[in-house]
Amino acid sequence: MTEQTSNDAIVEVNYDELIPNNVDLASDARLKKALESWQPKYLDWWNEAGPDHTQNYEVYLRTAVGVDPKGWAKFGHVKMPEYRWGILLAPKEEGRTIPFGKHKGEPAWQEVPGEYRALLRRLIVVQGDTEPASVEQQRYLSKTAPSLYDMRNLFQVNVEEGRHLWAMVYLLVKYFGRDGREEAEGLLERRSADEDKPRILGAFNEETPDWLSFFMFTYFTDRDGKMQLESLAQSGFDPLSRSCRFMLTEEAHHMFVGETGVGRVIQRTCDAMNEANITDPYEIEAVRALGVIDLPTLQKKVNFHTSVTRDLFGAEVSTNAANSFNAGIKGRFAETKIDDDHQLLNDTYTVTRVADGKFVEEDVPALSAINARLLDDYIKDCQGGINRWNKTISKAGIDFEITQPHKAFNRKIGEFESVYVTIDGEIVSEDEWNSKKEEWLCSDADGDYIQSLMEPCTEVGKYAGWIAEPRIGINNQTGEFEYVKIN
Ligand code: BYC
Ligand code: FE
Ligand code: FE
Repeated sequence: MTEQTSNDAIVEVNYDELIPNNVDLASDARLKKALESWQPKYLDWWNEAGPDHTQNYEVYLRTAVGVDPKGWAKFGHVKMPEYRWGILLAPKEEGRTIPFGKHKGEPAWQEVPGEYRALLRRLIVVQGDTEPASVEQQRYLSKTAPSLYDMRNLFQVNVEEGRHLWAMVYLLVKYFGRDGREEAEGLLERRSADEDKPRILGAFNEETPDWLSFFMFTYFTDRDGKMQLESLAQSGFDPLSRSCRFMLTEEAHHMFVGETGVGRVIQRTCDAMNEANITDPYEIEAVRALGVIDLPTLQKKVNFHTSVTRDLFGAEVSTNAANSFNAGIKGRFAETKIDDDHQLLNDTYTVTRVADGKFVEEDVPALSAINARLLDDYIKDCQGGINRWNKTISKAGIDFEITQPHKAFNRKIGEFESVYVTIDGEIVSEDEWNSKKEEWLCSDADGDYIQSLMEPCTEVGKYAGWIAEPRIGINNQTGEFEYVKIN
């Protein structure tokens, strides 16, 4: 049965059980059995669609051993199929109330409110679907890792995305009965980019063909994860809130991998340009002759990953989003820190829209603009790391600035799906856009060049020539540390 257990104070993870958890799984025999029957299917999925041919690698991974912010993880070499994927919820806040929407102020739900069952299930399934999708997208990357350090970071991200799938499956199986169990199976059956059974959201069916894409993905797309999880962490459905709060702890490392990954590519490019006395970043052939990634190509990758990720926010003006907010199911970014009535019945929000072939700023009811607001918050949140990348470039004395493309550039979902917009925000004809496309997005030749650099570098302490060494090791390990033992 699914009644609220009396063990909410448990914060230590029980590792003696088949499925490590801090939700007292032992006391709920039916749930335990259902999850234990899902577990082997999960492992089959991992072996079939997860990191390719890595079953015997021993990887220096962090494993969550508790949910105390000060000491929640331990590090050690493990074989990935033996990683202890666990179910971890952030501690229960006594007396928590629903922070927004029409039920604002009522006690948070410990069970699924019947009237919002379908809505909740859909959001949990969409969230859950992205996690294994990203692992599938990154399946072959370890074969071309620029170092053991980077390979380890890839695997760390992969096992944690696997754990995020577990987090959503726990909610589905515990709270949604038979439908939930079916959805949990479906999460293992869909495949990224599969024609017949693709993953649900667009960006998760794109390729992650090289390591620059991986770093861009973890900087820009995992950041959508952060924004969405933050919004779901506000949820009036308390188990979802507590799941997402703990997932956010892990998410920070994913974005760190992306920011420092791109940062190290930039560092290496700038160093190589300086050594060769090249000051003009647009001397692309000369820069490429040095075996590094030229900055204009890097900008094209930014253009791609920002635009594809912005589509993940859904339509800017959305009844779905209004319903979820009103219901108290999905809030805004940092909801409790916003200074308003958290019900938004009389508020408006300014949204950029297209009318008569032009952009217009329009005040729309704030409730229908929840997605637009989250997207705006996301675009702001992306800028910090970009500024740090630009500092590296200007310190090297090179005149180049990485920027985010206009919000409407290359969009397939929402307000801008039917217009063709340049990176500077000019609406143009389809023909003109297509004729200039390769100035903004990587051409096949750009992709081939990046691919040509993707030679594996698996010697301890060594790095491929197109990326700088990291400033510090994982868990303060030194340069000669063997992050992955390839057996
Ligand atoms: N592709 O009113 P609309 C992460 C669908 S990332 C395909 O526009 P709504 C991670 C939409 O589903 C975070 N379909 O938007 C990162 C709906 O279909 P249904 C993932 C799309 O519903 C890296 C229809 O269009 N978590 O964790 O307000 C690595 C109309 O919907 C797309 C979440 O997204 C698209 N891009 O918002 C690993 C949170 N966009 O339902 C992991 C949960 C929209 O009518 N999900 N559609 O069949 C949500 O909050 C919402 O589902 C969305 C869409 C924000 C995605
Ligand atoms: Fe995740
Ligand atoms: Fe992530």
